[in-house]
Amino acid sequence: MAKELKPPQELSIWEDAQKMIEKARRDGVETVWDRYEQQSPHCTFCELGLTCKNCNMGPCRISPKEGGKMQRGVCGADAHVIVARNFGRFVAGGAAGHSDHGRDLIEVLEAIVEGKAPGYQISDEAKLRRVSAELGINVDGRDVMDVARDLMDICYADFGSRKKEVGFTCRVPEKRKEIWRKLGIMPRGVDREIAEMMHRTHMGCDNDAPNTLLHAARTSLADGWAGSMIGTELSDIIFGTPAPSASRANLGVLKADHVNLLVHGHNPVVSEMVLAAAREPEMIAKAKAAGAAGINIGGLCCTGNELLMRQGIPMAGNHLMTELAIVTGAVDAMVVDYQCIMPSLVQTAACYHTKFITTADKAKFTGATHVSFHPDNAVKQARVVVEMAIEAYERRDQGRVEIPCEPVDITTGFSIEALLSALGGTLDPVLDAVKAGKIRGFTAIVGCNNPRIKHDSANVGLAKALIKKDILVLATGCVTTAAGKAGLLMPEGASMAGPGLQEVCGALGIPPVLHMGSCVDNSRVIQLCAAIANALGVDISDLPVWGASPEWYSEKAVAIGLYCVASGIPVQIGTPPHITGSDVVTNLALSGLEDLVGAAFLVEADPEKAADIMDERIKAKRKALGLSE
Ligand code: XCC
Ligand code: SF4
Repeated sequence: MAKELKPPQELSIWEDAQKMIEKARRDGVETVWDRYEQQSPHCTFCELGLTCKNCNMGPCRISPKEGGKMQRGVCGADAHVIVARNFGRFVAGGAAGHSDHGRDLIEVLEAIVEGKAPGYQISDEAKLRRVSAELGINVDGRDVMDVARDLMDICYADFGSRKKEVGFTCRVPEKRKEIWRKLGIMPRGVDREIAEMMHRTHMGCDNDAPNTLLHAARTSLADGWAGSMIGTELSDIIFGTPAPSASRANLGVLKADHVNLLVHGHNPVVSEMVLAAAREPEMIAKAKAAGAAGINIGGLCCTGNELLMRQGIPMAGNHLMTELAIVTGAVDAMVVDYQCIMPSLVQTAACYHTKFITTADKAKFTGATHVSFHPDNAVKQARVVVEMAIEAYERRDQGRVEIPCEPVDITTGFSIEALLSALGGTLDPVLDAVKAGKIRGFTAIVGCNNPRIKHDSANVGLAKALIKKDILVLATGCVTTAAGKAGLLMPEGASMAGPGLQEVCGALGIPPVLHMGSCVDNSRVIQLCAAIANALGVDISDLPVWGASPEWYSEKAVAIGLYCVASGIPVQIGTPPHITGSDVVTNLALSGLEDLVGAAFLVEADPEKAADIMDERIKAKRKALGLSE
């Protein structure tokens, strides 16, 4: 029997989402919430992490009851080994996603150097030279392409096996590196750590849960301090380093009289080219000839964040808004690259006139139109994509269009470089505010949505609870759109903050929540923490800082959480990963890591309670630094 449908007000805090869930039901379109209901209750063994399919003597499952019949898999692995192996592979999956994205940028840089990437260029030569010099490359008086070639070589080498320590660990405080060396978790090479994790979790290898978890930490550090950081830095070099700018967010950014083309996925390599094509006079003329007022490019998820940060395009929505965007009936084309793109979008698009276009040969969707993008053909292919959107516009049924609300204003573009320049070139004004207790600490709220949690309730709830306590919030990934829709990405949003943060925001003209970019851009967060720690002459774990991912869902989010913790930044999460079937693994995550790396995970779904616990630690860290609580 079909379960009763929940009222949309229980599924999302947003009006645009609620209205589109209602429209989806009227239009007979299935959404992520419907499928979540169909899948509930989830398998208990799997929820607890107690199933193993790593070999063909299995699959095996361990009874969660102590003394229960099945305490070991066929090979003899117990609950702890199985949970740790599953978790290790989960982290490896996330690290692979971010890092393969980073590698794609090295390939674009390589194509630029070889003159095989028309349309791409070195947009920020100063940053190219700065980053290259940091990595030990001689930059003085050398041609930009020679420097770029050396940088490319160093980045490729960071993926391999020959290094002892990946390049960007030059940014890490010495005390932290000593901890990593002592524990044997200094990241050597991205691919190496990921491959070693796959090896260790093969039957008959690493059968000591804590040992497996330490390698999970090493794998995540290779993501944070190499794969993701390379992704961020090369994106800035190629497409420009973000600077503060204004934009807008929610489904109201769609325009009834324009060709609406949404970019979805993660890598700016495709979406930047699509945006450039849509801005060509020839394309705009074609759109007008088709009866549209123009071409409107909007963003979803992280490729949206990339273009928002650098080009100021509006954000249509985050993870749980991707199907609902199509349900408006106003989206003519959705162009995707990879990651977080629900396979259901092919079916959602088929219910309307929307053209669903894939671009990455490693991320094809059955039923989609595939337009294969490579550095050498991207300009041409981007025009093909925009033309497809214009054609689809001509087929649009305006009678089925419903744009549910007006957009809200946001500000974006807070790269570390932009922050420094807003502060007059040094971190001192922020450090002074921290010392004076006006900013009591920092929290980076990152990551996703998950239908387990009322859409954006925890993302927004935690941000509001923290700024009230004078804790400055940094946002990346899908939290960005949530914060934006709540008015937290505008300087006026400071009225929701405590008196100290309000004063600082007023003086600097900044919002209480700063948008720092996409998920790979959490590398900006750890880099900033390292810079602050270095400036104060302490370790990262001494700082009054937190990471948080209240509504996380993806393997990548866990990789981020773990590299933050391993870097000394404690992390709040709203729901636990599938590890609770092992007390050894769970205790290590929640407290044991504190002794090893000076930070651990906090699982607390209630934003107010989480903020209180986080605040206690911030007080303790401030006290230890000799500051007022
Ligand atoms: Fe994906 Fe990056 Fe999560 Fe959003 S926040 S749902 S990982 S798009 Ni990264
Ligand atoms: Fe079962 Fe062991 Fe094979 Fe896993 S590795 S499926 S626990 S026999």
